[in-house]
Amino acid sequence: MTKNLTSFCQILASILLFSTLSLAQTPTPLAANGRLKIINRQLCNEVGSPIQLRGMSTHGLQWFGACHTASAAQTLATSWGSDVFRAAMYVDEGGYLSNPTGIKTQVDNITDWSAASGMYCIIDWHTLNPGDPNNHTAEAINFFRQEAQRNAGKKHVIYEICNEPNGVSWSSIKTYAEQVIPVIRQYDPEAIILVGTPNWSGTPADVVSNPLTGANAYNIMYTFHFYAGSHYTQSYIDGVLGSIPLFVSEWGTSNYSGNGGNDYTNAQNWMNLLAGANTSGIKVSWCNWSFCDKSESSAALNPGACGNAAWNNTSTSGTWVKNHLLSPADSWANGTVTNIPPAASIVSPTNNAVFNAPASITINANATDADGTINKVELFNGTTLLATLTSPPYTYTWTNVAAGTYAITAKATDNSAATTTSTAINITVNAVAANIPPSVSLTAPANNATFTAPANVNFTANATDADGTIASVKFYNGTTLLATKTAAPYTYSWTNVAVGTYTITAKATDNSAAVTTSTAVTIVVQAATGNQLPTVSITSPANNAAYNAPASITINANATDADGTISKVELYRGSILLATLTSAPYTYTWTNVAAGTYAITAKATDNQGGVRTSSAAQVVVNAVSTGANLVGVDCVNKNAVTVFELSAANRANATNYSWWCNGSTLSITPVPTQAWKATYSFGQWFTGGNVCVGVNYSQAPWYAQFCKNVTICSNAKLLPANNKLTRIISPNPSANNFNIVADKDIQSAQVFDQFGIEKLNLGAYKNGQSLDFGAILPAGVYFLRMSYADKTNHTVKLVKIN
Ligand code: IDC
Repeated sequence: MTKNLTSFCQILASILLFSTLSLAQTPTPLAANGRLKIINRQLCNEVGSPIQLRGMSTHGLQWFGACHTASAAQTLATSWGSDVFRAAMYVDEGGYLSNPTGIKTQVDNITDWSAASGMYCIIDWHTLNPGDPNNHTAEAINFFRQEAQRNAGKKHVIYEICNEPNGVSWSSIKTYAEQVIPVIRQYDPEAIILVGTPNWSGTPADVVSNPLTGANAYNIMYTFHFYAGSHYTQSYIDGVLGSIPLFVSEWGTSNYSGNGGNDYTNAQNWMNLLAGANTSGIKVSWCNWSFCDKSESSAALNPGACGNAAWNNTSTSGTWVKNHLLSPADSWANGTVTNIPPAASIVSPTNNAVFNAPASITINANATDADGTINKVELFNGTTLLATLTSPPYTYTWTNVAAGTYAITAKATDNSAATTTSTAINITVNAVAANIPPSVSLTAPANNATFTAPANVNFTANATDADGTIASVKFYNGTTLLATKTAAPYTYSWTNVAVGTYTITAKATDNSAAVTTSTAVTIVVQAATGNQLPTVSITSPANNAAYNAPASITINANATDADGTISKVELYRGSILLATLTSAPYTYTWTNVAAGTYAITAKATDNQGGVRTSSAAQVVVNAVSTGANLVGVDCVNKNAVTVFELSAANRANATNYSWWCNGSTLSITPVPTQAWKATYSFGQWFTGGNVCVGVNYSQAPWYAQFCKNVTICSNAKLLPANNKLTRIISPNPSANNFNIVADKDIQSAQVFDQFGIEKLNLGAYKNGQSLDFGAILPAGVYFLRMSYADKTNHTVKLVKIN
């Protein structure tokens, strides 16, 4: 409705003014649109509305001065519907360089007549022959400096810095442009600047991958020129319009020579595309070549017209172009052009914020425009540009900032090119010395303090940081984290601590993540004195119980404590721990037991660390005859204890058995009441041999010997892996067993005493396997040496305590 009303008003105003001004556009293109700017590749007027300027280009000023007069400009504006007038100032070919003062005067006149007629004006540095604009960079800079100074602040002047570069690459043209544009910006900063493209402004796509950039690269358009009798590249240009802003500062109805056959059908196709019928929907402004009366088919006037100021004596081409300027008429928004400047502020950092060098400072700016859009936000450190942001969020991280004080501002530019600079935010970046690590000590408990189990041990740590703060204090038992404290006081109460010797440390971490570990403190938790020891017994198996291999032996223990509770019951076969049970019933089934005799004991620990070991239950696991004469294992580990027996078939009429071995043994003991069996204890020196029995019979054969060869097994037999153990050896120190979990394949493991004498040979283990050992070692210091399959070694110190 508003739009219709506006249109109606425009029509009404046009009708009213028609009587006095005769076809004058009301208001003039210049008054209606004001300052021009580029928004998203589209030429727009001062309020940001897309517009298309259409008009005429002069021919060469040096040749057709008679056609380029005040009355010609007035007629173009009023009766041709022209919005823009282009002054084609040839550089060479007898143009500006031949007569700088005279030609410049012509340009300045056209500039002023255009303004007086309400038209925009293009000052065209008409590079043509030769085609490299770099030939005359110094002259161009000098010329455009004068023009920008002269026209500064006028809204109607457009600078075209090189008409048609040819025989030169875009990168060379860009080099030229980067020298000329700053000079124009210095005096007339908001003006639209047109930059020619390679091949007679025929290949603007060359620009797409390498457009002008930097602080001056705004309100820039690239030129495209076509001649309808030669150029049919609409689809090419349709593509380019999707990437860069284009201005057709010159086109002709003729072929590219300016003469020859006119192609009005193709010209109409071009007009449609430029009016907005393209994929991007962009309106492309244009100037037609040329407003002169030369006898060539591109000329808009018939020969002789200029001398008579007959500005409507149009040629075929001129008639066609004039009709297209008038119909359809320009249709831009009417009204007064007033712009509300944008608002800009810095959201973060806050004023007087402090950072440490090298700082990384994230700057967040806010920019809004009440009557339009924000074109860009520039962030400054003082007068130095830090970043140009063209879309929100207006965020930039300024990195590696050195020590100093800085004033940060955000400068917002709206779609009408109005700018607002925010209030400055002052920040300080401090120089930072290298971080000093924290210091930490355990002030309690005292080193070598003793406690009674179950103990409560109170830790106090003192932690300070000379150049910062303490982030955390962690308390450790060995490598086990007990507690983490993030604020003073750094205290911790470790409760219910069992009998043992512990190594305690505190680790402090400062605000720069530096870590310091305190001197270690050793504490000893002892069993309570006056504590009544627990009672413990094996209720099954019965002493001397017999099983067949492989046996499954269910062990039941009974444990009580008169003045407290039972904290654990450990079941042993000899010195080897079978199971640790922490609650009743103290039952464990020992499975897959090989032939041998075993002494089973239960060791109970009460809540005050008091320990008692039960009397042993002896069990015999018999090898089962499989038809061999002498039944038993084929191989043993060092220190193995195992039973051999004579098969039943060889025992008939036997009266006496005598057992021996030709290899090293510690002892050979006939099983009580079953003399056809014997328990062999091989010890650590056994390397293989024959186990033999000699039998006396009460009849023939009277005497016979039976032997069996026994070797050393290639792999030690292991206990099942103990998942509770994460370290390779534990506990250490130990009053009983040590446990080893192989950290990779171990070929052999031996325990030596401090004199280098081998005490135990533990055999071989696979990675992850677990073995308990060492219960039989007296108190002292030992070394466990592991020879790995990968040919490396590892020696661990063991401490056996009472
Ligand atoms: C032509 C003129 C012709 C003149 C010739 C050389 O129409 O009278 O003799 O220049 O100066 C362009 C140029 C423009 C050319 C025009 C037609 O920008 O100067 O004008 N043209 O050839 N580019 C493509 C075509």
